[in-house]
Amino acid sequence: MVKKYMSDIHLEEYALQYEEKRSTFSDMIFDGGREKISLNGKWNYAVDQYDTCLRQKWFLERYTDQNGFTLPVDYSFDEWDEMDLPICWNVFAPEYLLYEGAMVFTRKFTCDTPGKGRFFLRIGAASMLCRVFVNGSYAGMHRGASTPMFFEITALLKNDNRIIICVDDTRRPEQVPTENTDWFNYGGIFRDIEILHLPDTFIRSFGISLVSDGCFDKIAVHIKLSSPENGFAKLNIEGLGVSENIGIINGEADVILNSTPHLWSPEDPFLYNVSLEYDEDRVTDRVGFREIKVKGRDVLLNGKSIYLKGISMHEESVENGRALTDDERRGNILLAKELGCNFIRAAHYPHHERMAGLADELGILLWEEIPVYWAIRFDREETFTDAHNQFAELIERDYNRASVIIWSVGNENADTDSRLSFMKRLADYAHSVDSTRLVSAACLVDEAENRICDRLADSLDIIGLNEYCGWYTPDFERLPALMKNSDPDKPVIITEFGADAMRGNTGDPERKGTEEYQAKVYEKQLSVLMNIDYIKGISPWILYDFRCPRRTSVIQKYYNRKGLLDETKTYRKPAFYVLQKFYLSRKDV
Ligand code: GCB
Repeated sequence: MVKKYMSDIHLEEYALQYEEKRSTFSDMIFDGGREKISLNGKWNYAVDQYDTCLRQKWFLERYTDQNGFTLPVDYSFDEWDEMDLPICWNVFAPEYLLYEGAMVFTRKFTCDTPGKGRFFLRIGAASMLCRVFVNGSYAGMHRGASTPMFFEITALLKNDNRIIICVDDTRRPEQVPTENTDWFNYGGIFRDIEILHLPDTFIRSFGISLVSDGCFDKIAVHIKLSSPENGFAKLNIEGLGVSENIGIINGEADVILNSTPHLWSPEDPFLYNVSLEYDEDRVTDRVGFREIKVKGRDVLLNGKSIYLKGISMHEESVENGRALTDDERRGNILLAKELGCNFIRAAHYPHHERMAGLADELGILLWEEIPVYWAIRFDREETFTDAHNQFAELIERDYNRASVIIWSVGNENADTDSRLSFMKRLADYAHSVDSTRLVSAACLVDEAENRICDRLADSLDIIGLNEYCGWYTPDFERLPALMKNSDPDKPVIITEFGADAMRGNTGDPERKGTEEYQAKVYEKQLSVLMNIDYIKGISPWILYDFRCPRRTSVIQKYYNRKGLLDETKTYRKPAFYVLQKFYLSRKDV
């Protein structure tokens, strides 16, 4: 055993053995309406700065050697302190605010019916690397901070169980996102942890949408079972007279039904109760039907031109980091509505799926994005695999959400050959699996020519553009020139503009950082952008101030202060009212 201890300590490539059994988009399970066993609540935890749980395999719980002698151990699972999961550990206690690294979580739980049916662990999100162990066995791992993961634990479960989850939020250059971003790197298991108990064959995937052919009278349904069986699934759409037996061949079905639903829109967010049954399995969803298209330089929602009155948003609150409560999410959307928005850019990573659920209910259009942000390692195939997987997980997760109209493949990436091929592959993928949405990216201005000119635009349906005239680009006159120099062949959304303003820093409208300066930037921006016919929406940066380790000045204090509200979300800066006035005065939606 001494030998074993030494070889564990000396094995520098210890992490390789936990690369297997990676949960990816093809392991996802449609979970709408399913009963779940929640594992939220008190978990014991320990900061594990040197990754000793993985190196020394604490999960094996080796308390004695083969001769029955007691071994020394470096953990005491059930005596460790407790945290209430889901959580971002950074807000749990001041000493964890800046902790980046590994943390081990463990708890016990009972299961009444091991051996009957199949059991899957679902974790809504854990930042960034997550490895799961159940009763001493490795169940699998997941990469990416913001998308759900699934692990089959049927064979591992007993009546009394021990689960251990090792989470590691270390920033690494080859990850997605890479180590340098303009937001706070929260660590933790910060979305729900739950177990799904399913029949032997179950509905794995269920997609339902209006067919985008301009007729509004057909509904497309995609079903995938967990096994390649033949049979029938029963689809019901309450209030629409749809009650269909859908033939399944080899575990899959793709059918088009003739049906003319009441259309979903921000003014009339009409949702249908939908259910799908196969054998003993049943799932439900609340679904809106709408069509989004681009025609020339126009964006059409249900066949009519629309202007996207938007705002960008991070997923954050002072109290909970990224582990928002449902009330906080609803509050964020209501703030956007108060501003007069019909559109939110959910930047820069997948927000909680409830965000899209609430946007469906409250009538807000959404832009959803993956963290292909700034200088990703575009030359690395493994990085592409990771980005692609996070994107595929997001698309699979939110496919039935009418509010989501745009998939974004990234933000502000320099126009190099490797970036072009990386992001084009992502855009092509989205087009190949989803014909009901637009694909975009937040692109950079070509500064040399002061023009909208990004080679990726050929692969996009709508161009997102970040420009900071009046802030990073001090000469404001470059904005009208930029608009004049550009002649895009598709619609453009200004996905970012803005200026920092610290709450209470008031006085001089000419001094950067004051509330007045920020308001002036908004006034100038809007006066130019409102007259440009190819600009079909804006989502200025950003609804509220957010934590940002890069921002150290006296008016920032580790926050990005470009919010229209401060970080408490109670104080509206003057720019809030400038934008609100502009939105409320627009009659085109
Ligand atoms: C950007 C980025 C965003 C930053 C923002 C800023 O262009 O897309 O993530 O937070 O600028 O404030 O600099």
